[in-house]
Amino acid sequence: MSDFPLSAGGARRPLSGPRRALTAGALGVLGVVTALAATLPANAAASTLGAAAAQSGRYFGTAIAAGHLNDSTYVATWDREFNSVTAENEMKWGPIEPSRNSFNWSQADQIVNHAVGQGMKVRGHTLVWHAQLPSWINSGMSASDLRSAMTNHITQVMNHYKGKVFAWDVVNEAFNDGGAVGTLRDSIFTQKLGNGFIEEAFRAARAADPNVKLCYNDYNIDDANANKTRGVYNMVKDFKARGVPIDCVGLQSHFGNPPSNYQQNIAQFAALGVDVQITELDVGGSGSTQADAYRRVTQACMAVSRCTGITVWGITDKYSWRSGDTPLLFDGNYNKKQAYNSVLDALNAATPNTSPSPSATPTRSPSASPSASPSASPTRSPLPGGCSATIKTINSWGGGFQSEVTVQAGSSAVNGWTVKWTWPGGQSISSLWNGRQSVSGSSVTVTNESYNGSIAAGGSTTFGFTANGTAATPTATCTSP
Ligand code: 9MR
Repeated sequence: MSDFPLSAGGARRPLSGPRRALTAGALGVLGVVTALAATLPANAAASTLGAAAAQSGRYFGTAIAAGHLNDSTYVATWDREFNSVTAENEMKWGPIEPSRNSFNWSQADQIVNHAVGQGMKVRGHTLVWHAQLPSWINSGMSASDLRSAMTNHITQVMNHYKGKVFAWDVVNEAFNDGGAVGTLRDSIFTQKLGNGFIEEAFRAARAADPNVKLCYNDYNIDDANANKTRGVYNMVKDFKARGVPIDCVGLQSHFGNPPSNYQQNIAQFAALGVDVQITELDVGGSGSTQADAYRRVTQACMAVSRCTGITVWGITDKYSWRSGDTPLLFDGNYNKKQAYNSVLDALNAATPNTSPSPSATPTRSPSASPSASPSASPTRSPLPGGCSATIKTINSWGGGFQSEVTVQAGSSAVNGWTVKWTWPGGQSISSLWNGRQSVSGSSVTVTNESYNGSIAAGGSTTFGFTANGTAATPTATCTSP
């Protein structure tokens, strides 16, 4: 799913008739949605997806492609059913900044202006992604040039949509599908800027707009225990612990079948103090199997108060990027599918007002979100026997590397451990998981987390990190109290 053809959704038709349809319907839908939410008894059934979601303070959105805006049924269905939108391609770096510092807003503006006129929310998608990049971003650029291009892109695009977009996918799909926990996908960003590019992008985004939610968005992070999910989880946890601005995680959710622990996964991200949004939902299949999968996804979101909204990746099967899978809620003739009804029912069944986020005005989540780190200190009691630690490089790239450190107990069990080493050549850790670090000059000290301090005699545990600099495997010492 990483190498998408640039053209699949890009066969944009000329806009002839749509603008009239856009402005004609532009009055008062926010009023309708708001009125529905405000006046319906708590558990009355709303008859559209957006209105049903609004009852619990959430939104229900769709991806929209500007190239289909001349299809009046497409626009009418969008207006009737949805109260949020994501531009399917039009805000991506290539389409919106085709030449350096020269922006082509027109197609994205069509979508945004229509949505704002209808009182819909707008999700911004996406600022930094390895795909659909303009050709002027290329391997000939120096790191500092790429960094300034990235910062300028983030700043200009966010400024243009300030007050209209409520959440941005600041970085999209940066993690690897396979491999060890925390491995990033090789891209021009990792090659030139190292793994710290994600943090840099989020910091630039916060500087550009302090009042918008900043999301990390990815696919295959739906299974609570998958390596890729753990990597993103650890990053979010680390960001929250270090004060790197992040407000939300987007689970794209391009499914065959949602994992059975999907709700647990949403809950574990929410527990880190971020909102969760289902951002690109589509589920291949048909009939009751598909309807059941959609129901489970919707119920999972409704069950977690910080799951603030769902976006499906298109309205009708005929325009889906994976139309052969018939993955959406409306068939090719805009008939409601069984899946539509199961989603509507699940939205209507949600407990009202469970979400902390208001549904209309864009606001940022409270910045004083609970810290990700467990607050309880590890229980430690002196034990005989020692421990040892070994650092292994498991991945490296220009300017950075990833390591795994194995902490091994000796002949006695260990209850709490401290690992120390000294960098030989100016290396610096950019992200560390399954341990707590403190750094003094070139000296690094890592102690266990509350959950991995106890190691049985002869047993072991690991922690990992990514670092800037040349890969190194210094000798590490391990002590246990
Ligand atoms: O649906 C989009 C399709 O029209 C484009 O051709 C494709 C280009 O890479 O991107 C699709 O949207 C993707 C989204 O931006 C990121 N997550 C995966 C989506 C489906 O491919």
